Amino acid sequence: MSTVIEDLVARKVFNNRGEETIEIDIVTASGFGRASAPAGRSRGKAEVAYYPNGGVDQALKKVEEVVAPEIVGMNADFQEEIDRTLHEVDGSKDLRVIGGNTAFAISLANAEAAANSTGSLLFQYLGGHVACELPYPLGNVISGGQHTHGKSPDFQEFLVLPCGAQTFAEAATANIQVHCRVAESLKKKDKLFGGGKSDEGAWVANVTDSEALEILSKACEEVSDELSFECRMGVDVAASSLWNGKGKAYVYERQRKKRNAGEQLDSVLELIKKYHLAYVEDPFYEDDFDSFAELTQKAKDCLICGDDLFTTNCERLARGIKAKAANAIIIKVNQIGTLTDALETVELARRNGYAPVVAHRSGDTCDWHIAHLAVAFKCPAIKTGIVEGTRTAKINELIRIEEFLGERATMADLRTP
Ligand code: 2PG
Ligand code: MG
Repeated sequence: MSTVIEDLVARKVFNNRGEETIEIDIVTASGFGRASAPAGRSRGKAEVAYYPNGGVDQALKKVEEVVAPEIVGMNADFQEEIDRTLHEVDGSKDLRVIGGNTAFAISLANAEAAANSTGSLLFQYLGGHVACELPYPLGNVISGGQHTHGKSPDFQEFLVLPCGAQTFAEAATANIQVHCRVAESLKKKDKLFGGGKSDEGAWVANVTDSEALEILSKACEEVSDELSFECRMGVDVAASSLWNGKGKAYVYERQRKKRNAGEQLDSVLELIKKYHLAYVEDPFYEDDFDSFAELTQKAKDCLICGDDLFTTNCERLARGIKAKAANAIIIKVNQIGTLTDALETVELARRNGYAPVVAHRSGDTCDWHIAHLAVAFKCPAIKTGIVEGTRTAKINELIRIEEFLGERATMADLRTP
């Protein structure tokens, strides 16, 4: 058995939006790994650059000319060295020379190749034999904000979290049932609703934030009763997209309302209480650590999660920890570049009682690696959609992992830190 890298191949493929993206194959003497990169639409400003000037074509050129010659011959086992080499070859802080998505795909393909060469599955390779906990699927049911066009809610995502499920398969089934019930209610509410969906496979309808919450809350109650376990709700406000820096207000176009930071705090807190929300992501714009901290202190039994706030970045998380800004962090490896960078952030989060929530991107491929990362990182939840090919790819991989673990499989601990 050998994990020496013999070949690295880069190609251009497409994501679910039809956008070009990069896919990497890594061949070792005894194994193989392949990974492709996703893309966000509502990106945090501190994310790394996805591609060099010239896009995916230029990234492919860079791989061939400067990256592959360095990586081929290295040992896939040494993930940190591979990731360090990617940063060294790039030389910039935000990976703009080779592209953050290039680094991401090489880093993930390498980890997969190393696992495959040693006869392990990726989650075992990264998490060891103690990695037996399945994350709760946090599923997007109704889309709004920057993920939709035309009339739709202002919040970006209305989510379900089946926190009472005993197994991952049961949890995934609950989310699908909520997804289907919500469609029935949307048909009644909006006569023009034609079953339209966002990139993430969530419904797109002409409803306000409060109507979406009411519809989702009814569906969660009904499915909870039927399945005899609790399904709770969450939201991704994606507040950076609502924030108007000049006017210092959150602009809710659909509601024709503006809220200053204080009003935003009161209204989110009210929603947490009214709907017993289990999860709130990015309730404030990406630099407002203070309002995040106030909400985290006041909200009870709710994960307050930073996505654009932290961008999987250790330094931003350290600032958040100091300010007591949140109790959960979204982990998206392509926000920061490599697996080693993301792992460093996950470890910092863990040491400080922050729940890591691995997540997909709105533009995604059928790559299922985040399913393995969620188990390896012991994430209490994974945000990866409910019904749509690129989302189902991750859900189905978690079903396979649960089957593989057999009696050792348990659900993760969802209690708010
Ligand atoms: C988010 C994500 C994924 P995007 O804001 O959490 O749902 O959106 O990938 O467009 O950044
Ligand atoms: Mg988000």
